[in-house]
Amino acid sequence: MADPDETVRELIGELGIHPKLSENLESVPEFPEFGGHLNLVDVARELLTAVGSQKVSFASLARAWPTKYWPFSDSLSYLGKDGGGGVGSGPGLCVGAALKLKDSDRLVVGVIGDGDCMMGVNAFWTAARYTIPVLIIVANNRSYYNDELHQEGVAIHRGRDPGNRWVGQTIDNPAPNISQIADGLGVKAAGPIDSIKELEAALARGIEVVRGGKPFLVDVHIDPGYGRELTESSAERSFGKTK
Ligand SMILES: Cc1ncc(C[n+]2csc(CCOP(=O)(O)OP(=O)(O)O)c2C)c(N)n1
Ligand SMILES: [Mg+2]
Repeated sequence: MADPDETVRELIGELGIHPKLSENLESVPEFPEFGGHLNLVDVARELLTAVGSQKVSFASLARAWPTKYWPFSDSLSYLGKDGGGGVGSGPGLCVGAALKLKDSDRLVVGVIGDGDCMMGVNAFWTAARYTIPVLIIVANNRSYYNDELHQEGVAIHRGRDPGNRWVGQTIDNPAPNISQIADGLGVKAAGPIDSIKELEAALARGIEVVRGGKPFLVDVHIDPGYGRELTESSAERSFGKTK
């Protein structure tokens, strides 16, 4: 049977439908250096450094993941999301994908939001029970941040105070200790991570554990606003929902 990756590449070339794919791989920008507040660019840079040459399959990616610095290079680089966008699907997707890829040469990594994580934590027990090697990284902005932006859009539309967009959306004071939750479900974990040094150490440890065949979770506290502004299109979507 023909190599599916090669066939898809040829098809794309013939149809001329996605010229960006090969361009992206040819001109990958350098990662910027750490700017003082942890964000997903730092997580991606440190993860790639720690992983080295092993191929990664991302089973899930949080919003604002900086694909431009680490583009997908083949059909297993990113497995896509759930399609329906259901919060809470992330942990189960990651564990399921890792089960399937267990004996492959891939390192399976899932980068999930804290809200997504909190609504699906029971999957971690499954990973522990069945010894499924997966690295879960929680992009923890202490919020259902996506919906803060929607609430901002609705507030602007209705002439209310957008400063209240956090109401019912932040998951803070107290911020759940997600590494303790994972640990309580049988998955070794590190966090909350607040510094680049801790991040480096936690990723190195996590990758070692996963390469040894077990799951590991890294809870990283990231800057909520990084790469996430209210755009015109998401504001329009918010208005649409309120009509
Ligand atoms: C079951 C369900 N409830 C609510 C939503 C609406 N929703 C979409 S994204 C999101 C926030 C998710 O929070 P988190 O996983 O922490 O991601 P963040 O936007 O903070 O990066 C919500 C509530 C949804 N998609 N599915
Ligand atoms: Mg969040």
